[in-house]
Amino acid sequence: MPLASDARFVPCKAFTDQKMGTAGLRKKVRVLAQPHYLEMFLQAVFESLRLPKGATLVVGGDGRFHNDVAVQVILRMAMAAGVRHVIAGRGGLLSTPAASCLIRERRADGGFLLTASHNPGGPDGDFGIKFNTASGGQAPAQLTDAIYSASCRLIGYRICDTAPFDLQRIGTSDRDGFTIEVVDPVAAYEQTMQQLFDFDLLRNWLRNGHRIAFEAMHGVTGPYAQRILVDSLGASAGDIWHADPRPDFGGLHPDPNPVDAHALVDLCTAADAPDLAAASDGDGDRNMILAHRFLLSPGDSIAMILANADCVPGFRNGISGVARSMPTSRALDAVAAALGISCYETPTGWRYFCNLLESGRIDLCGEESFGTGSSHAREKDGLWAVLCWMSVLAKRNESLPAIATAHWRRYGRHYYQRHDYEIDDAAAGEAVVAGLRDRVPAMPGTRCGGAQIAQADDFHYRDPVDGSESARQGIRVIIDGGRRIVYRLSGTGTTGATLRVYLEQHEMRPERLNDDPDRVLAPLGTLARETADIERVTGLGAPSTRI
Ligand code: VG1
Ligand code: CO
Repeated sequence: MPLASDARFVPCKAFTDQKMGTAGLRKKVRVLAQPHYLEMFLQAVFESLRLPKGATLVVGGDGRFHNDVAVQVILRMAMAAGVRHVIAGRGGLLSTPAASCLIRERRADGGFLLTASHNPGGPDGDFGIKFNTASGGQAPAQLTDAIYSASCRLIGYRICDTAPFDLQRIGTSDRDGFTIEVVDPVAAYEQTMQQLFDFDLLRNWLRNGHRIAFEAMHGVTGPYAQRILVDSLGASAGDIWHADPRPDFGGLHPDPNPVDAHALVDLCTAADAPDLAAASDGDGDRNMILAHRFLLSPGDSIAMILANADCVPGFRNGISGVARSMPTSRALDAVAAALGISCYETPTGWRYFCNLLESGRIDLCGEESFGTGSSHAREKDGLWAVLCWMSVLAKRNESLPAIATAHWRRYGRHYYQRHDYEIDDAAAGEAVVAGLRDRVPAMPGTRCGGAQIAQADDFHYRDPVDGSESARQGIRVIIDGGRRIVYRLSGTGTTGATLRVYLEQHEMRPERLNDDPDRVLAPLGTLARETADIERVTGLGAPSTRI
């Protein structure tokens, strides 16, 4: 039986650049595909995990270039590490939320998710790998730290030599005591969705002449959308765009935002726009929601889902509490306050929601980066968010813009934008944040754009469940009168630095609720640039993208 004792030991020098960022290890394909690189990372994971004897793992990815090769390496190393049973999505495919659900449902000891999410794919694109624990959520900071230090002191890895596994055929096969179970990537996920939503209601809504369009961007969600939206609910097949997963995403940048998914935005400007248009990213955890001449900001989306939770059967037992990442707009806080439930503020990255979800403190959470989710999984879930919105529209029988406008009349509108500065020189990005950090203590009480700074700090998070601390999670500057600027560096890029500047402005005046966010937030954007001295330090006089 080729368990640990029969594995071959391959000596290798340690790689010292395998530190995980906001969402796992993310690198250029040419870095991750170099000889021994993935193997050494996996060895560091296995050494840090202390898996129970005969463990079960889930494996799958978003189908990007190198997915197929990486899955086979994982299987051979899992064998060498004494893993007994691996559950893999057919063709090595699993969306991130489906993988999280599968780990939980099958009570696996964890899983490997192969994705660089919304980053471009193909041989010149990015690849990534995450380890999720038995709870279905991304490894917590203590574990990623342990994996990183293990990766720096390794002297080699253990792997079994065995023929490639056939992942195309559904079924279970045994090789020398190692069981590989190939599953339909959609089946278990669809069942979960059936428990959370009233499929008859959604079917009737479509049958009664409503229409949904879904942009899968050649990522992994195509098969999920086909099965759930088309086969089960009766949406028109022609309304699912780019539904076949491709290793290079067909040259698309699989990021569901108005810039990269502009074709969907264009569709929504037409007079015969669908009632709901949505897009997801490469690995299926993000969502963008649109309607006729209307883009729903992610911060508004989660606030409005909370306000309309009675339309979603999955929330039939109520919502205990909610959470948002720190840079996400405070629209959610306003609804939570009205409902008298707790609203937690966490650092960026889904893993920070996991303890809150696991302990039952929250049932709904989200991020400004087009991520929304609930306690059904420990990852954000793009298609779940789409089904939530279909449910709200069907139940209320109103249009998305009408629902949003009524919401803003009650709670005010949190105008929101993220400005990203792509900086070639990573050190210049660090310098902007370091400069701000130095100035933060003196900021409160000073004037900024005609108002006074009420609070300024570098966000420090203490997890209410296990007490763990996460320091330096982003600079927040809260200005009197409902404005806020947040600065942080991206932790998912693979070259240079991306400085993210998040702008928020709360508006209560009824006649100012339907303005153009670009126009409303332009002065705050300039103020943010000046306050952080961005142009002088980086040479950039304007953001590279405004989302
Ligand atoms: C970005 C987003 C963050 C999200 C992360 C992973 O991180 O800002 O909200 O959790 O991507 O998303 P950063 O560090 O680049 O700002 V994805 O869809 O990987 O899984
Ligand atoms: Co993603």
